[in-house]
Amino acid sequence: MTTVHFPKGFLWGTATSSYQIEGAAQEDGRGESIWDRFSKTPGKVEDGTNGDVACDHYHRYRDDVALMKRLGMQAYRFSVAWPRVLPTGRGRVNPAGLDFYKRLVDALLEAGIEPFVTLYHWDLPQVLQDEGGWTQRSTAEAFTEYADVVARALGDRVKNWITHNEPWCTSLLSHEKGIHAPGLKDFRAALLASHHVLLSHGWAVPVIRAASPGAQVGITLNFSPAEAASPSAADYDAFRHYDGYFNRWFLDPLYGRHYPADMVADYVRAGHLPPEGLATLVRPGDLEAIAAPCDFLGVNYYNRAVIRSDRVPESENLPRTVHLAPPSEWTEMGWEVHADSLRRILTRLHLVYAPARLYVTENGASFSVGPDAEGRVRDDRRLAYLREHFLAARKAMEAGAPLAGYFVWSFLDNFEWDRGYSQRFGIVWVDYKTQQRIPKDSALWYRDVIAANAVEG
Ligand code: IFM
Repeated sequence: MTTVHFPKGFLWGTATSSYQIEGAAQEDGRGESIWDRFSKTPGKVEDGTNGDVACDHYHRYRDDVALMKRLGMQAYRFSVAWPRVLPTGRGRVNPAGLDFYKRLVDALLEAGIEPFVTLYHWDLPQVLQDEGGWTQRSTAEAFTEYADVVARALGDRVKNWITHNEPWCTSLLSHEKGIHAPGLKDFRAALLASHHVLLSHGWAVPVIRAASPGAQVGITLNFSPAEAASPSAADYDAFRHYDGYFNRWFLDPLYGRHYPADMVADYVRAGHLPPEGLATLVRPGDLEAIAAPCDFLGVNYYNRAVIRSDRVPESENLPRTVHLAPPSEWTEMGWEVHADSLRRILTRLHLVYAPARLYVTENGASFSVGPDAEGRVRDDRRLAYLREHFLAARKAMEAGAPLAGYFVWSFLDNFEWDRGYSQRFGIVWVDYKTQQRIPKDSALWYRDVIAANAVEG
């Protein structure tokens, strides 16, 4: 065993999102979100559950912050529920909704925990969805108004802002695959959504900076580091397409490179875009707005994709991990454990896109192990997963990646979207009946990592 140290000032934290933990879905004037509607539509969530109560964090945030403090957290990434703040999407502000986040931020600062605020983690106001949601440019305008309202309210105390969480999920997973709200299966709608999400990010960046002096602003993407299953030309081309679809479609415009030309050509060929490509969608000035310089890029990483060429049709374009890993190397989400791909993606981002700073804004694993007879949660596999990924991230830093912090997903077990409560990503166990919290072994180990700013490797 050697001790692997992290640089002084490296920020260790944990992350959640509003709909997954808050509950209080009908309280204090909160409007309906697309996840309220979607989760209550039969067949959309595996176990028929929803986020009405979730971890009841809305009422228990003080205790939750106190627990974070006991675990030594230095930073906490959470999201604001847009329909709590603007129940009708735009226009009328709901002061009670904003107050909740003011109280939460104050509690965090009091505990010495740095807040990282995500503005959009998927709970779009339903009224905006009724107007077409992210397929409409007007939703990007509404998002900019919402960003302004939140940044003005919290901007004196919050210094780290993330506009969007995982635009691939907001657009493709939700509009092409239909797995997340609003549940569409329409590739063209998904491409419209992707552009409007990116545009809303670009428009919001200067608005946040204006309202929050000294703000550090970024966006979080989820990456699926891909590789070809074999050296064949066909597999390589399949890999190119998958990487374009998942990673480059978002990265390239954010870093001033326009949408990738090879992907536009693929989408025109497949009929997902009209023959004139993006000409009717992308208006003058859009690409400049999307490429607004940011202070950091957030990286969410869970697993890799090994791609072979037989993955047709397009609508089933899911990662193909053809290497048959032993069951010990899969999490309960059915995701392969592959820490070295975190090193690879961080290094690639640094070498190819050169972001000023990187944060791992999410990384973690779903394992359902619960309390034993003594009430202890021995989640050895999560602990091992985190250790391996921390070490992989450190290797990327040795290669120059400007990684400044790491947020473990998730602080609490919570509502895992279409998988309901069947998946547990938390480093803290939640008993959903009693709302009791129990730090798992991984949380206690993480506390020691944070205290030492080092990992035993
Ligand atoms: O729970 C989600 C989170 O909301 C977004 N990133 C992936 C996590 C695990 O699926």
